[in-house]
Amino acid sequence: MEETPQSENPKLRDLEKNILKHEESAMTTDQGLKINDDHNSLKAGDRGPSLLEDFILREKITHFDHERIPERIVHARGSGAHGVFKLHESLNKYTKAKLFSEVGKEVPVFVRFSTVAGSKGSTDLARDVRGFSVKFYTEEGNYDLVGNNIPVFFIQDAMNFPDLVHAVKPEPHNEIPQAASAHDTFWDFISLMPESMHMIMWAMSDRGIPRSLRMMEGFGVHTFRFINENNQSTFVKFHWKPKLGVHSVVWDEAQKISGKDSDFHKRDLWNAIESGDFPEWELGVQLIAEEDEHKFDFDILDATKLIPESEVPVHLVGTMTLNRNPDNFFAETEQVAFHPGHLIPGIDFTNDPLLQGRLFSYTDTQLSRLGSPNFHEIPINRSINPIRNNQRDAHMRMQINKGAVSYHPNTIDGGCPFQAMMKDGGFHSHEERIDAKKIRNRSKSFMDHFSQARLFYNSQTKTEQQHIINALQFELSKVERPHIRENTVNQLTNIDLKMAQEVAKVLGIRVPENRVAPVNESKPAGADESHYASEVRDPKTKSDDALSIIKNVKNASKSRKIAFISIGNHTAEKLKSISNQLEEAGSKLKVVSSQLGSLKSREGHEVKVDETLFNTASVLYDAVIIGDESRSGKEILNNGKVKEFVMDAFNHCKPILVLSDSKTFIEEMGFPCCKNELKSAEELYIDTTTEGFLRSLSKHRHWDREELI
Ligand code: HDD
Repeated sequence: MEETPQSENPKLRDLEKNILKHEESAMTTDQGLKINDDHNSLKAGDRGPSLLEDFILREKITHFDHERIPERIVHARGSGAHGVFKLHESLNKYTKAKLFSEVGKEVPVFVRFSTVAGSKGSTDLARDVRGFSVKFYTEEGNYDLVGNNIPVFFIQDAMNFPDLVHAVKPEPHNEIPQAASAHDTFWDFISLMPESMHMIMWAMSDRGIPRSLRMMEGFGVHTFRFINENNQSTFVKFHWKPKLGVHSVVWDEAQKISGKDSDFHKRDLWNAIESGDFPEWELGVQLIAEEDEHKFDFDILDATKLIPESEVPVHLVGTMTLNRNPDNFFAETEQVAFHPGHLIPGIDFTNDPLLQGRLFSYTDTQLSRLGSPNFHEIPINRSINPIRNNQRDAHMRMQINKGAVSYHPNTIDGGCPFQAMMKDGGFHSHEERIDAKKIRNRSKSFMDHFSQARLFYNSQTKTEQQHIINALQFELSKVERPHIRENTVNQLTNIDLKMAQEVAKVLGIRVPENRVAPVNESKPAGADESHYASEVRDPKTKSDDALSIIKNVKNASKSRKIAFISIGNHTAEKLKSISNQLEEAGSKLKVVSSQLGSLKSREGHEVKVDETLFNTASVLYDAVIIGDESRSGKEILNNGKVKEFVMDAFNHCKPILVLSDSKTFIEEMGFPCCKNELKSAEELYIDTTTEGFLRSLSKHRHWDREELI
């Protein structure tokens, strides 16, 4: 029974309330015993030895000793959030899943984003694929869509997964490098697995270094099946399209962010949700009729291929909003257990051999990670549909099953729990006729390894192609063994000869001018013939704008962080007006100065300083405003930190607004591209008006500036 304060006197009542509150929050042992001293262990005398009898100390230390659990073998570093999915277009013609057929229905979700290769404590901005896992808590059971931010995968068969992961993880003898793929074992494996070339193009593109977890797409990767009420199947590919658009940082920026704030993505997601700026994605589906399975010039069961959006459009059918941060990282983000085999009626697998292997792996890994087959009872993994079955016992069982019966069929419990009829939502695997030889082989239809890698490369803008070349140059120049660099460049010639030649330039390798893309060239030592054989195809789609980030940038000025740098020569009026305009555009301005506290404007108004030039850096912002309004604007640039800030923003193609005289500013900055001839603000893509700056912000970056750098 709850105790209530007894006193008539209001002051005493308050005091009593506090005492009662105190009572409620009294510290206890795990057995509920109130602890009177949590600071001193039990000893024989003040200075004496500690006593074995001290069960309070032992309980505390034992719990502490076991606090860490094994991190995920891949996707160890993650950020999670709660949210809701709402359907706005029914797919009931294709699927009986209530989640995708009842319009307006809100289904709770938990999402975990992750990097793949790095350990739990690694940096967010490593060049890597990002995991994008969604758990839908539906009334028909949990449905997990365990995807990535890239629509294809490195390999075609799960049999190669342990090798891929061993190759990309730090080398086993010295545990170097952490979270990076720029090393010999990874590229050795890749160069011997031509099927990985399509994924390599994506990973080396700007997709591998997102600006924010809120600004990346998600993909289910495999082709799945929808099953409708009449048991008809339709193939489906899942897409998540971020409402903020897709945006990335540049590689130099990514490396600097890793030093300045290794939690950059985690913090960005957390702060956005905390401030009510809820990230949203549209769920899209590509639907392929069962009879069209073989109409493509690739195999839809091959996870190294995507279905071009120009061939099968993406229908947007619902919105996912992330609106609540986890209460406890360990209990939720760490203990959440995803599995592509967590299905609901109306959704089923295909025979994609990568997906089939995954179906075994995920439950198995939770057993060693979470320690028991009862991991489904951990609150974050619990289905909202009550669990009734004959599974019993095992480590850390929470459910108290009553009665004598734990088998089926039975009469003692009247046959309970019943098997559900299909019409009542009982799951039934899609019936598919299989008449085949048992065989360990790869389908010939999986053998075109390069057409889609080429499609991806051809669909990029010149800027994006250059970024891919630069990334390959960086990664491969870290590879110590020359033959691995050569084998990889040889693979690249199968995609685009010019690209391969550009990459080769900085590696000290010569690729002959007249080398014709050698699709079936003799395999390098160590390569498996079946992987290496590649078919030449002439695919229908040669270029698809949907694959480029830059071609799809729309209004990017929402949810941006802008630095307003001042050391006192700004006007309060201008600061306020810019801040208001940015807020209207959905972005936030932060005042950066040389010290914390408050800063005086030219009119003497005080403004709070958010960050200092010592604790922050340009790479943590989307754009920069030099607030100095003095005519010369020289004083602020005497500060080396300000200069460094602007130079980084300039080199990373970010919007820059200068409020003082732009000619003096450009002279004082001494941009290397102005060494021989002073360029105008316009030529350098530097803004001098707020309107121009807002336009620049909506483009994300001035990529044309790269030509000057
Ligand atoms: Fe996987 C985790 C995505 C292939 C084995 N995978 C994991 C996570 C994501 C993916 C997002 C993190 C889940 C979380 O946040 O907890 N994996 C993929 C995608 C793949 C893929 C999109 C290919 C299309 N994975 C794949 C294969 C295997 C695994 C082929 C093994 C045969 N994946 C695992 C795993 C993990 C995992 C070892 C580690 C932690 C976990 O499962 O829960 O079982």
